Amino acid sequence: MTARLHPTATAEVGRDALSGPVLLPEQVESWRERGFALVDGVLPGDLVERLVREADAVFPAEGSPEAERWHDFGSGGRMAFPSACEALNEATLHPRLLAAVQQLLSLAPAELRLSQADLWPKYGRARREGGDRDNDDQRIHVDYPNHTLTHPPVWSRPEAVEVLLYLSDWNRCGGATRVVAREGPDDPAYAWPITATPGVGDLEWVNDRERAEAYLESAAPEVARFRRELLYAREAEAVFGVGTTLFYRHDTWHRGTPLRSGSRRLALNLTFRAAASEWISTLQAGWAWAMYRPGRPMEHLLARASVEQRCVLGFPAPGHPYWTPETLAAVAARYGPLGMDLAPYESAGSA
Ligand SMILES: O=C(O)CCC(=O)C(=O)O
Ligand SMILES: [Fe+2]
Repeated sequence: MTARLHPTATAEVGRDALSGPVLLPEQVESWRERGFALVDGVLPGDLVERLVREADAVFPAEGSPEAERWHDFGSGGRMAFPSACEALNEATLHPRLLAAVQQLLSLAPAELRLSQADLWPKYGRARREGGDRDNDDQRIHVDYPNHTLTHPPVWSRPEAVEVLLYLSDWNRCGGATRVVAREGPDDPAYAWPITATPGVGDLEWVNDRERAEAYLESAAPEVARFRRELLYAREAEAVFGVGTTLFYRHDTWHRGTPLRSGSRRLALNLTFRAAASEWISTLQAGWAWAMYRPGRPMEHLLARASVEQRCVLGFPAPGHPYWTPETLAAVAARYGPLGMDLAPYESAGSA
């Protein structure tokens, strides 16, 4: 029987305003040492409810023919940041979430960047039609190969936080993410570098678990054995309710598992990286590419955002050399009519 991990509550459950740390020291420690933290109450319940309601209307219903054909990951642009769904934008840049990420990476807001924000569904399907790429029963993997151009630095120097915000209840839909907790610096499952996964080196990328393991059994039997004995044998399922957040890392072994037949699981997938780690790709179009939409929601979002939220989108922080009297005046000319207050950039920037 697979072990179960249950979420623990944050320091200030349901608090909207940010005052002090969001994660408890043991949650930070769990992420830093074991590779993940499973947490309830990061985002306010009413925001989560709005997000669920809006996402519900965007994706095929449970049991629909379209759901049966949905076998890949991603929203296909239907619910990616910046979105027509305000709740998605609010959740992505919520001060409590940013505070939690800062705690995990020990970075200031100006040193964080958003590199993924996409909400997608997963369906419990009767058949697996996706072949090697079917996303239902994933092979155990780490996420770094399709997030970074390099390899994550040594364990003690993480440069990104991955977030799965679950918007469905595991009791209804099943489909828990399974994770392998790292057990100290000598854990053989986390021996470095991390390469025993399809899609790295000369191993082809295969998503479906059965197909991936069959492929590895013939292409690299020692890799298949490592995975069987050290990864699958130790995986535990992260049990979630609506609003539970799984914080994990690019170097955490984990996988998605099949949902209960006929059900749907919605989850918001986010990644925040250290600003300095430019080799971690932004997995969506650059945020400026969303400008000019009718009503110009992205322009308004940026004008309304806090200095910290703007930093996370790559807008220059107060004190950045970008800010000169000329650029201050020019950016004020662009966004002033939308209500952006440039005072924080003036005081620190025009020296
Ligand atoms: O859906 C899940 O539970 C995990 C998904 C995942 O690990 C991935 O798509 O890389
Ligand atoms: Fe993954």
